[in-house]
Amino acid sequence: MQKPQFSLAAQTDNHLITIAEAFEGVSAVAAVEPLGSGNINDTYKVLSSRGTTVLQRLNPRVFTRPDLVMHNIQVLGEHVEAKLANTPQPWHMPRVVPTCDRRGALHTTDSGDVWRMITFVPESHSVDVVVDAQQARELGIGLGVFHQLINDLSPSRLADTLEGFHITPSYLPAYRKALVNTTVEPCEASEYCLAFIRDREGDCDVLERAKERGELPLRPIHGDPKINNVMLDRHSGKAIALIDLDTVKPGLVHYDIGDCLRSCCNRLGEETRDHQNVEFDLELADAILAGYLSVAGSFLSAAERRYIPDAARLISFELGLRFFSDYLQGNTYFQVNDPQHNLRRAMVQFQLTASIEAQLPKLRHLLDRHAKAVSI
Ligand code: GN1
Ligand code: MG
Repeated sequence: MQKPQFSLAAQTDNHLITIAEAFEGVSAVAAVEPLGSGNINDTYKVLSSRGTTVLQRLNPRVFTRPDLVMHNIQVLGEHVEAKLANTPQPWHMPRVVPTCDRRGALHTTDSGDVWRMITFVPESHSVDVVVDAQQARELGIGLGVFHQLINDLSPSRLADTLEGFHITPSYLPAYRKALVNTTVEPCEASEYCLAFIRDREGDCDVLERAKERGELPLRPIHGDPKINNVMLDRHSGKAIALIDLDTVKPGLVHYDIGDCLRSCCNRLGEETRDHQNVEFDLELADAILAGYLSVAGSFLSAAERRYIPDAARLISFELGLRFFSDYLQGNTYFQVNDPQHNLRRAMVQFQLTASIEAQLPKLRHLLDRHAKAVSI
């Protein structure tokens, strides 16, 4: 777990216990432990009279309207639970735990930090790298089930909590500004990133242009369905939940499918230091798409399916661009362990992008095959 960067002081156990007890039904806190490896919020697992719950401090630099973030999670939770009540699907929807005074979902401390509590997905685990093709298929099914559960929720009921999020070209102005203002010394890796972006910035609006032409519709999306946000049943290995619902918003499902492919098909994981050996694994992509389309294929149009390979390369490029911009501007967005961390992360994503580009014809072929198999 990386060190929170925006805390005024290290959180003492007592401080965290007091915060946890601000939420309904939480008393006799037995433990508060760091949970997961998120890059944005600070996350803890709380054991109390309420059982296990997840306590999070929302990053104020990223989420400037935490009330709207919680509104989205609430709307989504109600929608999905109503659907699950009619289909006994083994699926868990993380729900909001209200504050003790039941005035809302957020607890603000005297120092101004904003906290929320969410239910925990029992008997589950997540992985940072895929074990095998069967697991990859399951991860694809997980995203498919999530999309199928939220697909009939009108996007207009969801607030856009992060303007410009996953609109690839919208990251270019921030990048150019960071370039002008940066004080970082040029090095071989940064020269590589600069050239990589220069060669691709002209055609990073492929999905956005298709959206403008009316080829791709807005749908509710998860926004961050990376590998370790899919919870797998501890015993069966089946996908039973998607967690981290902060980025749920109206968008293109492509960014979700692309993010699932990007994060699952890199067998070295996005935190590897061995970026030269990063590859996009087509065998895993095959399994993910088989799983995803077996559940969600029926509601995607032919045009939507056609853009999936572009989505995989664009989201990897976009994340590399975001990491590199943050490196240039002094690491203010993503939590880092050292000043070069975001530069290394960018190199990993660009290497992955290059590997996807080299395999695009095969990826397109693979997608055609799956589309036929589900006879859509
Ligand atoms: C951030 O905090 P985390 O790890 O769930 C980021 C995603 C990136 C991801 C890369 C709100 O998500 O967009 O894909 O890091 N979330 C936000 O690991 O920017
Ligand atoms: Mg997230």
